[in-house]
Amino acid sequence: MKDKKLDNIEVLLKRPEVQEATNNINRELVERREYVPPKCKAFEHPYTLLKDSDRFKFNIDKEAKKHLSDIIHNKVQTIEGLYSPEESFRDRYCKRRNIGIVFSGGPAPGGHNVIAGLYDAAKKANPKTKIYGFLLGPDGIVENEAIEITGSLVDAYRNLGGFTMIKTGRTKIDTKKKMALSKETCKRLGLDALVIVGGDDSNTNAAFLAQEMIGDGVQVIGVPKTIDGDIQVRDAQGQVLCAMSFGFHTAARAFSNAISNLCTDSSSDVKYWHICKVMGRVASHLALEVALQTHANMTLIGEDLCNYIDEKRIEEAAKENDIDYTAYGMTLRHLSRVICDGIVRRAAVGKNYGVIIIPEGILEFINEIQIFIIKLNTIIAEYNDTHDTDFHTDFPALEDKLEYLRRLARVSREDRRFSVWNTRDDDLFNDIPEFFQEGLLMERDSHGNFQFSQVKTEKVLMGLVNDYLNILKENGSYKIGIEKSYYRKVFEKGGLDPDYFGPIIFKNYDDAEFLLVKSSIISVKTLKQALEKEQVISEAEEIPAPVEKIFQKSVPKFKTQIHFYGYDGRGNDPTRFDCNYTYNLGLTVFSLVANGSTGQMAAIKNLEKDFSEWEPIGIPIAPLMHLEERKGKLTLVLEKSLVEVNSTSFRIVKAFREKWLAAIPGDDNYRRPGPIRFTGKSEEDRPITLVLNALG
Ligand code: FBP
Repeated sequence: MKDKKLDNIEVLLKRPEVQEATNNINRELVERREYVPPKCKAFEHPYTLLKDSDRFKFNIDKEAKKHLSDIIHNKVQTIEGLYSPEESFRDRYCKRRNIGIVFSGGPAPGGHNVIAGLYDAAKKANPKTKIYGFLLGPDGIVENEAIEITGSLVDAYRNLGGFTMIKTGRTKIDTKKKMALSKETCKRLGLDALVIVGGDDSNTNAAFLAQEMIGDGVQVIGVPKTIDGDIQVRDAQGQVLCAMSFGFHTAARAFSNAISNLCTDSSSDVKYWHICKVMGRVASHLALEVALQTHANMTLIGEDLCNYIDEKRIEEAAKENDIDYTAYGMTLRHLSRVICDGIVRRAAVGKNYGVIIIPEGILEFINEIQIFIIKLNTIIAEYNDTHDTDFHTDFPALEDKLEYLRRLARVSREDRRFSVWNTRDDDLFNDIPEFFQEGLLMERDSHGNFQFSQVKTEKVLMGLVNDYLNILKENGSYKIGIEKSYYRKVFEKGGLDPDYFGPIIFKNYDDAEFLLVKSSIISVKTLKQALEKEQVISEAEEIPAPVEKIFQKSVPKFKTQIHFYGYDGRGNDPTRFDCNYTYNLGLTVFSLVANGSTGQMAAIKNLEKDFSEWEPIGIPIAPLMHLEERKGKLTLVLEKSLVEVNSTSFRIVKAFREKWLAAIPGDDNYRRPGPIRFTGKSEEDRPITLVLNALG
């Protein structure tokens, strides 16, 4: 017998209203797919031409010159539109090609539009050209796992976030074997060009592949992707070539919307401090943009901390004819004190709530932690090299790893030449909480990077903040300020004279809008003692109810909610800025390929200006390389761009610090950026950081 309930649900599911309400395809999706990004001027022409520019110079690293000799002298290439080229040019430009494209590293909103731009331009030049998408990142190249990208596939993902179409991965093509397999794949597919959409490490990989495959006639082009915003290119004179990698704007806007909602929530129920860690493996660009978008109460900027100098400690040491080297650079403990200072000052004006932004990579800028990271990187890399195995497989549990470190410390006692891990390091390391030890010892990624996203940075920092706040509470300096008018109302209602009690209970009764209970009154017991001392009550009497009520309101509870903004923003659908940027990057890629470039990164100059001024260009990757420590060795990589403390955007955020902390009576100064708006006119057209930096 057929189940009646089942019958009902089947009927229900067939109803058009239910089908429409539960369809994957909603109106926003349709609008996004239909949106056609505008093209830079050069791309309004049927053909484009490259011109080498001598306006831009680079300081070339000796090692880069040695290892990337065929592409090291590449120049910046500008792109111009062309209507009717010579036949030979047209034949070359429009020849039938096979082009492979791969996403490498973390997803960044806009990647699909790079494919769309490339696809549209390539098919327009020659409908027989084939675009292959390598699956799951560089592994797809090594293992020849590719699909042919069709028009319907491109259409399904236009203006949509993620890298869902062909997925991504973090493999690095860094061994002879992987390189040989990659070359073999390119040969089998008959590739004319390979496009690598990735961050600093992936563009580094692109340069090495370009060098390696130049003899095979395979062009390699990079595309600057990463939400971290740390691919920003300038020449040696500081002329901006690429102001920002794609995906940054969307991730920052998505984080900002969520964090701004927390500002609203926290200033409504006034009981939580929201601790928001935001992505950015090393650089704090995302945190800086979120600060500008939301005006949250406190935003830590990693790059700012390493410049910190504790003048007081220096002066004190100078009095003793000494130099205090520890006064340079911020320690974790000192940073926790800075945070506490903000919390205590806000509490004093009745605001025991707020929002703090912590960049994911902040530990990179704390000396003591950075030293641990470098030492452990070296130890792990040396172990892997000497034993030809993997440190993490050989020592799976934390205790095994700690025992190995202890052994190293013992060796250092017996052999002074061995200094990478000594007894002092071991003692300091054993002092930190277990979860943090685990974090610092965690496996590095395939490029040798420390995986900050996996470390509970906020837990470490807020643990110290909590401890110090407890000390401040006990010594009576962390109190919630009581609004004077409220105090008067409670006392008058309770039949007590507020002006009589005021100077007995508060330390600033005469002149303040927010009253602070005296530091010596830290409990009901000490409150009673104070009242007895002033002979307000006798030992046998109870504390009057209004007095106790006001006291209880002055006792702070430090309650936090911890949030991590990263993967969510990375998967967001792109802003219009990122849609337009990435589509034009795709068009730029094709222009570079069609004009025979290799070892270049597609970029758009003047991103900080109005769209009408955007200029597509090719930037040579090899001259951007420098030596950096990776897996314990100096390695050639593309230089990451960090927040510059002299930049206009940072200086402005710094100037607004006090205002946004709002540790004075009155409202907070939160800004509401709202959600990303794809249609309509109210969405901003570029990141605030870019707007401000363009002024400087
Ligand atoms: P990319 O540099 O590859 O773009 O990735 C950046 C990032 O989003 C960082 O912000 C974050 O630290 C990291 O990826 C997280 O990596 P994973 O996806 O491996 O957890």
